[in-house]
Amino acid sequence: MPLLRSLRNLGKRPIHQDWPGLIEAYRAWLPVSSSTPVISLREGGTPLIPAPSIAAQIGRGVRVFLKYDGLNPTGSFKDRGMTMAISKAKEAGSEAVICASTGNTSAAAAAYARRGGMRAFVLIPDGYVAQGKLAQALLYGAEVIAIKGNFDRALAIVQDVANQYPITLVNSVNPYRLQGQKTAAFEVVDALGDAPDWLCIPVGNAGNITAYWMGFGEYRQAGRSRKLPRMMGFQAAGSAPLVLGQTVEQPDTIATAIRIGNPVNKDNALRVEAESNGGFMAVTDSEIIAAYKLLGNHEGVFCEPASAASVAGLLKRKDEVPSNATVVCVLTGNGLKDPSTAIENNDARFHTGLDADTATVAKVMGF
Ligand code: AN7
Repeated sequence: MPLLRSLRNLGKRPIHQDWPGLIEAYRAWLPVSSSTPVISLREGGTPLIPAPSIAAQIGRGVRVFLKYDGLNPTGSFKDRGMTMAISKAKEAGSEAVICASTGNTSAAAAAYARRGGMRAFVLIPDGYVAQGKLAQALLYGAEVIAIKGNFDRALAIVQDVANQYPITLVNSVNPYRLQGQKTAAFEVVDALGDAPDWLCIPVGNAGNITAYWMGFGEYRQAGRSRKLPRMMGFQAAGSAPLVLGQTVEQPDTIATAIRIGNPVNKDNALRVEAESNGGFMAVTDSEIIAAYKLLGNHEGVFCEPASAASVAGLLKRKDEVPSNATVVCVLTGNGLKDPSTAIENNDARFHTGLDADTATVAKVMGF
């Protein structure tokens, strides 16, 4: 058929279906009303990307998908929680918000708070926030307070401040955060037609694993899925309090996003593990980096190191995955958040300082 005629035959139906943001998309499932001022950057609606190379490493008919939440407006899943937390803060008349952050929460809090006309104060561990995240917090107009202490200390301080002064706390102890984040589970079920058999997810403060479980549970209750997934949580070996069963005083990992020693949602995480017949496991930094490179090299997906923990964990447990199972790995943040880790950890051939002529270029190309 000639191109023009086939284009005409498409009629008036738009090809691109615009996504209204997760509060509008899932309004009936969220604690908002017609008087809630919705502060949105059209977050959510992220793709579920097939991962054939990872699936091939497992074999036995297992299907693997990546829930690429690094494609949210500020580059991480935190936008899901922040559109809710900030909209509800605005509804309550709040003029300022505060959070502690390993980076992504600060970027999301800053973007949504400023868009809502509020001040945003963010406490970060000095020197342990990836460059892209710090750039975002500054550019979005947060008031950034870098402390000589880790995330756990920063969280204790912001909780004190929020108790004593008129300011809204937007860490995941804020219940609206998890309400927004549960929509990622809705999207996974909407895309697959059912829940996956396994959900693999990086765990820091354990807010996201709690939110996903809530979402899967609500959809199942409503008859939108037939099963519930096993929730497989992965922590970095140097900061794995949920695996060790105790607080880690000096958490350490290349995956700075999950450099958290005392998860505030610890009790929820243990409940999710028990209710879903799931399991927590630690992955080493070298396993995280191997998965990070595999995702880039073979799937064409650039995530940040913390996110690659979900794939590292799946590969570590691959012999336990049932044949023909469907597995979703959550990629919580975009690789562009942390360019220096990518530049320092890759298998690329990077030829530098060459003379600017065709012969030299052809020679390094191997011709
Ligand atoms: C990319 O930004 O805690 O288990 O302050 O940025 O819900 O804490 C970030 C956490 C996983 C862990 N992946 O999620 C913060 C912060 C990425 C993250 C996690 C985070 P939770």
